[in-house]
Amino acid sequence: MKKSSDGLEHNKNSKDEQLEQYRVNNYGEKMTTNQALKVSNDEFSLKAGVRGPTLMEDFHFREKVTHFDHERIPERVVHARGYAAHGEFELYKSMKDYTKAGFLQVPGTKTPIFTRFSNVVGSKGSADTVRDVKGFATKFYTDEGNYDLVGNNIPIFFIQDGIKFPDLIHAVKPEPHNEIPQASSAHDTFWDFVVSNQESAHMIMWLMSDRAIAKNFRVIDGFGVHTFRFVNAEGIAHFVKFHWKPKLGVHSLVWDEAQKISGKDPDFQRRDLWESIEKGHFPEWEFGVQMIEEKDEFMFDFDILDATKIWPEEIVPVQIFGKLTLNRNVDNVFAETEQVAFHPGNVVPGIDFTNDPLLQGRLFSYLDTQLIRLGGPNFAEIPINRPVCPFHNNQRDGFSRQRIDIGEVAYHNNTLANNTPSTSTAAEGGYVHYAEKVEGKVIQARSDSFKDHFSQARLFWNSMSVPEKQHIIDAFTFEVGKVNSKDIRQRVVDMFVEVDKEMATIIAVNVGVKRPSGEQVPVTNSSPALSQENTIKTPQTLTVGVLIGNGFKGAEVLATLRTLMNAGVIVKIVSEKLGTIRSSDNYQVAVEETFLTTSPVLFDALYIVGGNSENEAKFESDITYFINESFKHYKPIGVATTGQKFFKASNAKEGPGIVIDSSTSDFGNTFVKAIAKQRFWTRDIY
Ligand code: HDE
Repeated sequence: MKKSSDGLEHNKNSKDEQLEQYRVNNYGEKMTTNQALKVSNDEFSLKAGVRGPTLMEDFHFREKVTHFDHERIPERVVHARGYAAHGEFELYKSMKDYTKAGFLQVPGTKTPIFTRFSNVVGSKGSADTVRDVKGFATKFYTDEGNYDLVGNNIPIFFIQDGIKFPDLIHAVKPEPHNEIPQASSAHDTFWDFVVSNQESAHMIMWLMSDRAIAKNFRVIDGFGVHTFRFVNAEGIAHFVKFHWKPKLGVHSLVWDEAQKISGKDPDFQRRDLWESIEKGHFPEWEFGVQMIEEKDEFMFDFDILDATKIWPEEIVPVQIFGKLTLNRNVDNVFAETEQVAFHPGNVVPGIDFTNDPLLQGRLFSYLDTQLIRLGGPNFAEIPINRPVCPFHNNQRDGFSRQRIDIGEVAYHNNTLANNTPSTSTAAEGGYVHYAEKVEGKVIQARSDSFKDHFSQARLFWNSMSVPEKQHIIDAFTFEVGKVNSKDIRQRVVDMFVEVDKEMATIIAVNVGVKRPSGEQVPVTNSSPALSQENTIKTPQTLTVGVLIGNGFKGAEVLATLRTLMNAGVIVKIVSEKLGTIRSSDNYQVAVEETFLTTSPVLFDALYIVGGNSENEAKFESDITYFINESFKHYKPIGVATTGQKFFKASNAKEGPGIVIDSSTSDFGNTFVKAIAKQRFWTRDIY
């Protein structure tokens, strides 16, 4: 059983028990070669003479360096930058009316899971907070085999057919002639792809929105994106779309802040996930589906098999039926996070595919990519990928085979092994593909029902609040402003005028091209569920930087800190130097960060306490820098009685989200409410 850093034993589940067999603790052991020979010297290679050449017979040197030379494996061709954790999925309510999936039958059933979050575009070493779609891939280790839900934090996609995926990715990755820019869509080839493939319009609206600068993994939605099928024991099917909804709400960064975090802490989001789990603040998501009966397949003004379309939640509500909790960090990032192999084709009885042409493309790609990335066909034997139930078949051999299959029979049908391993009927749990009727001519074409690229792009725009719309315009202005080709810049605004004329006209002016002459599509409806304005707002696990020096008022400050912590807020004490600081009334506080080791962009809010310093001018300059940045990023700022002179010295002005201690009788609680709100978009920052 695994002990976490809190020293408690918890989260034992069937996957953890299986992984336990593979864990090796090297602490306190003697060093050996891989042949288990004890090593006597790991300092100097074997040489002919003390200044002479190294000898071939130094097997330890050769084994050590050879292994090192082969440590790297190819990074994922997309989603290379990622981070993962273990957890469990708990079923709230039986879904047996809709699916026969074993893990969705009995309320209370817990299934071990492993979830990997990722960015799509950047290399493995790129920064976390770039503008990108986030991957949200979950492996359910069910008693019927592994089920993988390999989704994203945006409910739709750029393209409608898997055959175009290599083109999309070639266009968005760094340009091949100079390998610039890293982890960014703000360049010519990407926008050339967009204007040349207008099915991307809806996805681009999401990519330019705050959704693509998620604050951290704990506050993103997850979507299966494609339309899948639930099939029940009677063989009745429903079309379904999967949704993960974070308990903490969906929250984003401000673009200027996101760019600065990329430099100050490129690991910002993985650190957040790791630390949250270590502290016991386990992130949670509720799981649900939108369902459409088979008979209603053609009832909508979009094609339900088109992955560039949502099913608006107001029309097809999400039914919640379970909860995911991430509660254990990995032991080894390479062994688990890097070697995990997801595949949308890993399904269990009761979950099936549809003819979504994007999904069909994915069903080919994932197995194929693992062969090169994990070096052959035996990757299912890597501990993180092993199902928790036994598996048997006649597949044999290949690089790095771990199993020792005994007996002479490796074929089916046979008599020598009594025709085993034998197949199973549906009643015995065998996977039987849904018997969908398919008719048609062999053809390379796209259904006409997939051809409306702008109605839902405009629906998205109509659903945004005023600040969200402004952020979209700013994002277009940044991204398209980085495009060298004036022709492509012009074509972008000529394309997006179909979404909104005013939006496209402002962008045109900002990026120095002609105002578009086209018209927006005549769509007036909106979907309130799409706006982040309406998300959950809670102070839980938000982090406040307390800027403080010697001489603060102990009673006042400690009372405030207690109120914050009781509300679930995390406080970090920031001062000039590490060590302790002392209040005028003799309280002591330990300093956790200095103005140098941290940055205002790494906090959700600031509490300005101030105090005194040997270098008053520098102290004031450091504190006012923190205030100015947080003010500009619309964050809550609380000001203690001793902090007011620092606030006055800054560029910040009193107004929304600024909570001053003397001006309100219940400072702590007012500040907590402001922290929960997170951003004050009505603030005049200029
Ligand atoms: Fe993927 N995608 N994808 N993708 N995808 C991969 O598989 C691919 C798509 C997604 O944490 C690759 O193991 C094609 C949509 C996630 O390990 C590769 C198409 C969605 C991850 C691949 C798509 C995704 C991947 C690269 C178009 C959201 C990371 C390495 C038909 C529903 C999983 C790997 C992890 C990874 C192919 C489109 C999600 C190459 C061909 C749509 C979350 O197989």
